[in-house]
Amino acid sequence: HEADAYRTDLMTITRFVLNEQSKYPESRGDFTILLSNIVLGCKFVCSAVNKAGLAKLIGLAGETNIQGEEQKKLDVLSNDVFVKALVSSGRTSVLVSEEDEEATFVESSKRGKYCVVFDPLDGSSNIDCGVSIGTIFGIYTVEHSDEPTTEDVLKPGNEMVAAGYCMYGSSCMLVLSTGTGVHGFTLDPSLGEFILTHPDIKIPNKGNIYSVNEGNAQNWDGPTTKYVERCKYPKDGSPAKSLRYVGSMVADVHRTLLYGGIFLYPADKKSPNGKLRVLYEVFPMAFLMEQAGGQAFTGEKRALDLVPKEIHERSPIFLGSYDDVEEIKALYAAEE
Ligand code: AHM
Ligand code: MG
Repeated sequence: HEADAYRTDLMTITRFVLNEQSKYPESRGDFTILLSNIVLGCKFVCSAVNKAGLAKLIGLAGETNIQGEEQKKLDVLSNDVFVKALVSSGRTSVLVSEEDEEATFVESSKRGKYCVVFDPLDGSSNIDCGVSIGTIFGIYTVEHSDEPTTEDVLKPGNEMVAAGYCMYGSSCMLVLSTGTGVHGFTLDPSLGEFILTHPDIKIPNKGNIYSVNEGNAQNWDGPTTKYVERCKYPKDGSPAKSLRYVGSMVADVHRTLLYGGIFLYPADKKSPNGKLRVLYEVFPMAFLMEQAGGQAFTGEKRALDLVPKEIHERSPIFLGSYDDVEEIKALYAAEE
């Protein structure tokens, strides 16, 4: 059998998506082109994040560099790269970014059939200390490409055709679903290519980790309070869960996906809709969780059934292992 030191049959993300798309006879490679531009953005951000300390990219917004140009903060820079790559792909019509108050409508000569909602650099509080941060994205198709409007993205998450995130951590990993399971790709820096390393990720049915900002506990509602209490003092004789909270959604969700357990960003008295944004945080992660065999719940309903009214709308979110989410659902149902 083959020598193991080098794998010679590299499943790059482009090859993987081309294979997947070839199942659809009508596919003309548009999605592959769109995705390769998202991948480009991720590689740029990865490289910028790795160089951040070195290049003094951090926290310099408003200050000038040697060339006398204004330096941009990492999140602003990342957003610019994604917007430009997505527009120039010629495959998008509407873009919604956490960084931009208004949606971007692509000029008609560059329009394509997809809409992309994204958070170019999530977890901003972790940038300056070098802790994992990430990019999150979701993809819809447009209904009328002649006159795209925000209605094209104000659709329930279950209408997304793909979603994913890229985590800039100890390695750079892109996790993607096009509706046929969840697949993880790791950036090989020497090749500049994302290689399939985690095919068909399935979340364990139950986990032993819960992940939440407990500093907000005094403002939680009854079911969330009860649930977290049970994580610490289980009534059924099962062992207590461990607490892990990075404060970067991508890192916390990534760990939840691989190890199992639950991630919570509940509503509280101060933020009745929680903190996380429906379009580019809650929906993509909910899509991935369901595709991996887990669940995502808002406290009222299945997260992917939400219909957002505004592009930057927020929602409480509980997502993770099937059985763990089932428990919090039962607590909310008992409240009614
Ligand atoms: P950001 O978009 O300002 O970076 O905020 C989003 C982040 C998520 O990554 C994370 O899950 C959450 O905020 C943490 O919030 P908190 O600091 O309130 O626990
Ligand atoms: Mg964010």
